[in-house]
Amino acid sequence: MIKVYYSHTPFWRAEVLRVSLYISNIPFEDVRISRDEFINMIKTGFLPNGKRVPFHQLPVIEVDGKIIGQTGAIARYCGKISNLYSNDNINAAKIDQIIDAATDITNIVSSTIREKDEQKKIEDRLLLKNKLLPRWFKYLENILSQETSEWFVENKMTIADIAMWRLLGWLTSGIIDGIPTTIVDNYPKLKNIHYTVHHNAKVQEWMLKTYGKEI
Ligand SMILES: N[C@@H](CCC(=O)N[C@@H](CS)C(=O)NCC(=O)O)C(=O)O
Repeated sequence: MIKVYYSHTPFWRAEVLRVSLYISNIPFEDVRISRDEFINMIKTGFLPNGKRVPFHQLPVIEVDGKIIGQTGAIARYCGKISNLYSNDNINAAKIDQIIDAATDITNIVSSTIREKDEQKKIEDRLLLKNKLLPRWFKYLENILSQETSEWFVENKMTIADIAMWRLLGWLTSGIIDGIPTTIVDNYPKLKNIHYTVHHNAKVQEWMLKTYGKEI
């Protein structure tokens, strides 16, 4: 049995694991970590059940009792067993570059969330809104423009699209002060990835079952 450990939030790092398994009907235990348990894990490197977390970070998955971390690595594992990755080396690398881009985008946004100086935070968010995020979205839109289908890779939905769906869901949610909900509106192909994954029947089923609403 596979277990996925993360907080009770639909953040892309965890959702790419949960949703790829769910879509493909692969049973897994969806372990939601409380805030106190998370803080304790960062400090001690242990989950509440005594399992050691390799990098003191979440998400992690547990397979046959072994814990594995790092979003990219475990997204690929879940993608492989869910048939949402690729057996072709080039297409696999094309999927990886999107997951790595999602990580890079997350890092530039997260650094502004950690910023304690309120004035600096406002300036950083302006830079994100006006320059940094549009730059990344343009790169992603260019990649999509070179594809023959609406998807990032191989004419089908993969973990690249699922990761991007939730990353964009976060960035357009309005939860990040200074980042408008319209931030991807000028990138129609990218926006379409969000729309199409979001309206996938199994994804809809997952959101309603797990969160009681669309996320
Ligand atoms: N490189 C890791 C980063 C994961 C990460 O930053 N996770 C956050 C939660 S979204 C975390 O555990 N932060 C605690 C910490 O870094 O101390 C990955 O790709 O999974």
